[in-house]
Amino acid sequence: MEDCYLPQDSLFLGFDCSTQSMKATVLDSNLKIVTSEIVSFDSELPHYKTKDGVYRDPCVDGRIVSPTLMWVEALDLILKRLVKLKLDFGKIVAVSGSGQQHGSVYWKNGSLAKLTLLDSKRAMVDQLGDAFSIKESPIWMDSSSTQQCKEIEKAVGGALELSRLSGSRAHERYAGPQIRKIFEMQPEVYRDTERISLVSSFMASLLIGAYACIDETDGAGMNLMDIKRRTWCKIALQATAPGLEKRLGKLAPAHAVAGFIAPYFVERFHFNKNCLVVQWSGDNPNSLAGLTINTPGDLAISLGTSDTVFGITSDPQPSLEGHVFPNPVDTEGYMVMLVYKNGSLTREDVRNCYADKSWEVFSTYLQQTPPLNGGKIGFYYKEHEILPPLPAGLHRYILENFTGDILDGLSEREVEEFDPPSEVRALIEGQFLSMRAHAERCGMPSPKRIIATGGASANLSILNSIASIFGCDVYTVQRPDSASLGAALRAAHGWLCNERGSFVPISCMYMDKLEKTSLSCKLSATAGDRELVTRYGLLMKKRVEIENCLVQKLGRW
Ligand code: XUL
Repeated sequence: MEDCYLPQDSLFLGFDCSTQSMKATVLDSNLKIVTSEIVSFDSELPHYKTKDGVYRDPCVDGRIVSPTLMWVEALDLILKRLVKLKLDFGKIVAVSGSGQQHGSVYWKNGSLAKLTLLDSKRAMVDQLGDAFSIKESPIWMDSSSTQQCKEIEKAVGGALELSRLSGSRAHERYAGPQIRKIFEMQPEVYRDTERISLVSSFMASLLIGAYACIDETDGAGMNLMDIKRRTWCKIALQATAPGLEKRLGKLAPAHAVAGFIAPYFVERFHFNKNCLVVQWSGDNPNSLAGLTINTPGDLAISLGTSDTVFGITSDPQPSLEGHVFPNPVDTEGYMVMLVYKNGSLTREDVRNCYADKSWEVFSTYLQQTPPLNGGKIGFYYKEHEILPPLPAGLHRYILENFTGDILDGLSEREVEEFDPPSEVRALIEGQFLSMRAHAERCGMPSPKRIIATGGASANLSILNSIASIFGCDVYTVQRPDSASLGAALRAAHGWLCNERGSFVPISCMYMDKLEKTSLSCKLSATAGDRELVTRYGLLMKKRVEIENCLVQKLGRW
């Protein structure tokens, strides 16, 4: 245990390059937060003209991208902010980060030289303007590659076979189908690409001034990696595009060192030249680290732009709805995850339409309405949904003759709208009933404890609904930004593994002293009564039946 101590007076920096912002969190050697910063893309980099950090293409259905250079500029800006906060960069011994998962970056032939030779006197953004063969990176919200998903699944032997191999069936937002789309629709652009990075490995590349490897956990979000072997999967590569392996470079474990910090950052921000850059990974895997999840039965619910549900298991089942990644903080085991695209932006939309644009009113409505919502069930999709794969739209149903006792066998009637308080409850119950149903369906262990994070985890009424629906206690973390906190923790972990020359379990850094770190959780909502949990189980079954009909009628697949 001795060896797990981090050097006194050292600092660890974690970033989160997410959809709407870039965040940074600095931890000290006791894993306490020293400082944090945020740059919001829409308001602080307005010249990119993004809305919610993205461009929604009005001409191509489902195409959603972000300007790659915006992330480059955001990195310089957030570091400048940290200078203003008087952060002592010289004390930072390791840096890591989270990238929104699946988004991909296309480096143009000849760009490595530009990256290696960045001049610290000029901003990076002015030097990398011409470094990308595609200037707008496809991101996780994109749903424009359905055709390519079908082609890839067919070539590898079907959706379930691809899920068995790569951890997921083909998903439009995954990098593999996006790469295939580029190869098919813009072959000259594909030819002019020397390297393809994920957002995570892209940011790590900027920091080391060379192409960083893709880490094995985020790499599993591409439909290209063999999750058991943690190597590129030949059959998936062939099904995607020719000459892909050389463009992807090598894979590396998440705890590996990507390289030393590049001279650009040493000269411009006064980092120590020995500062290590630990592999970046995806935001959800890093949140798993930040929430200190390492026991099956702990379930995380992250309520952000996307809502995600995740936990760990040693025995993942291939499924059509869930995603399996190698455990980001261990050399063994897997992370299992569900993803919903209609997260905070959809909650905001319902708040704006039915709750006077106020979270207070939203919460009051949730408290005023009875659990089970008088049999009112709603599906609210502001965007194309991932789980289930349905187009944008609203669907509302009332269960006929609902008394609250027996829900099984009741028929439903479609309606135009509910009264405003019921709209709010239908949204919230719908979101969490769907999570409970799909988590059960893809074999996640029944949760003993839920840890909620992300913006909406600050809302106690929402947490109470989660506790009643899942029937277990809900904990929250001190801070909602678990992805950048997890990245800083992983920076420390990578530093330690490097120092020791071999892998060390991450928990040895915080075991027995969790409450003294920034990683501690607090009990925020207690489990609902068992009878209500059973009734919610029946409502959930009804909801799944309706959902299946909607998918059959309107689904993209
Ligand atoms: C995960 C996913 C999203 C993004 C959000 O599969 O698509 O949660 O990671 O940044």
